[in-house]
Amino acid sequence: MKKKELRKDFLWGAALSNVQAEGGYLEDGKGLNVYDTLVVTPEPGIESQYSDTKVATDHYHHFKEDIDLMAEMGIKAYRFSIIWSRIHPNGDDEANEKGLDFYEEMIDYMLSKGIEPVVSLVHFDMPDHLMRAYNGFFNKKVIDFYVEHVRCIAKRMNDKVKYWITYNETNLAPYQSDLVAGTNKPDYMSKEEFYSQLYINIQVAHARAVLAIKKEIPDAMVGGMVNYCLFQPATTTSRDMIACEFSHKFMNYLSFDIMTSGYLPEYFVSFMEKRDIECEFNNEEQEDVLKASKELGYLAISYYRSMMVTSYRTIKNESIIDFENNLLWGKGFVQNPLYNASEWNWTIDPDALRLSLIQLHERYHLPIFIVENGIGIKEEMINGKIYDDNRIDYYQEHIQAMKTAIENDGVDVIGYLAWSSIDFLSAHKEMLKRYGFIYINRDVEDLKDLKRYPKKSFYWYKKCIASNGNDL
Ligand code: P53
Repeated sequence: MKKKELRKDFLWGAALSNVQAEGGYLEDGKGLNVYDTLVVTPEPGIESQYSDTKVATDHYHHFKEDIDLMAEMGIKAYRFSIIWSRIHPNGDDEANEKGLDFYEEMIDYMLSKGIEPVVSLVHFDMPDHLMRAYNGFFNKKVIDFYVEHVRCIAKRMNDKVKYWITYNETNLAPYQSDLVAGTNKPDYMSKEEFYSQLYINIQVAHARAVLAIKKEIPDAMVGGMVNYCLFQPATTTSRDMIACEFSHKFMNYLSFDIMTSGYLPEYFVSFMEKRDIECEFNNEEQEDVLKASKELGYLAISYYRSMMVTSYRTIKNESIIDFENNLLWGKGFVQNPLYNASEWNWTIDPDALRLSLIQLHERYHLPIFIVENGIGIKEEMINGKIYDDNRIDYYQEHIQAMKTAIENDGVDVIGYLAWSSIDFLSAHKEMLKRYGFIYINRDVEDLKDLKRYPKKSFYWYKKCIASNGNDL
């Protein structure tokens, strides 16, 4: 039998979230999005706690130079996000042609360099108006605005884009409700009920986006996305293993279970029943979720780290439900002392990537696309050079782990996109936490000259791609 290996057309590349990199604040008809209002213009009297995003790393004005550098690295696929409020400035208004022109020009440019575009349709960037006037995805009308937005993009880009991602990290959305549905939880609702309704609404939005894209572009590959984290039990007790199982289901599998089967899984239904939660999920929505499950092209994941799960805080006098709620709200995670971690305490665990891929493959038997993997590092440029050996080590080990999953475990991985090509503001809105192969000369407050400098890892990744992952 032939040895399993990486596909010949393996999609080596890099990914970016444009709201974290673009800048171009309110230029060419762009409307305010939630990131802008949280970061740049918070409520009067509240000081922004974040680095400036008005300029970010100015990808808006440097995209050709950035794509040229990506082409020089040999990148075959570039995942970026279309900022919703560039296309629909308020979300419920007419499309802004200049916004569509901008992304079309960007796509044409990457195609001219032989780079396959991978388009994310929402990446922390809901138009601010949809949040304020409608309470974001908590309101079903926003699903309609989103689907209209998706249809409009698919129509315009139809013969140019094959790979789509409906929504960045659908599984994290309820935990980041300030980016998705405001903090306006109705008083009569429990946090868990709000979470469940939001979860379902985002699944409906995802499903309708899949159907809208497939209608415009029948051979499109549309993926659903999850941030995958490998959970480990803190002790060898069965109780911690249950905690771990619970975390895997609610954090990792719930989205993909719905997206691939077309139904709400039993564990989610009983979670709601136990808490007397009744969500709105009408027949038409259920039908669309089922239809879309048959059209899903691949599973898109971001992977960064493993996390250790403990139940010990709730062992005494507390019911299993409280223990589940603790985990749901992030209270049951502890640092695993057996591993090194990044400066932000994200555990570095390449074996966990291999195991994650095995788990996904065995549960779903669908192609997997790693659309984010990387490490945030504090970096300083010395005489125009950045020696990011830690980043090279991280990539070397994680790419090796992915290859083992493909070659030894039979997992079907269609591509690997590093996070990221250029530096940008981390999702926690910091400029200090850098992810790029390409350094951008600005710091937290001083925008400097925004010049681009390839780091040592740039040349390492180039070599990795050129050898189809053989020369690590
Ligand atoms: P930063 C939380 C946990 C794991 C992944 O994160 C996450 C998040 C959201 O903050 O999101 C992805 O920049 C996300 C990217 C983000 C990246 O992780 O906080 O899709 O936009 O930059 C890394 O270090």
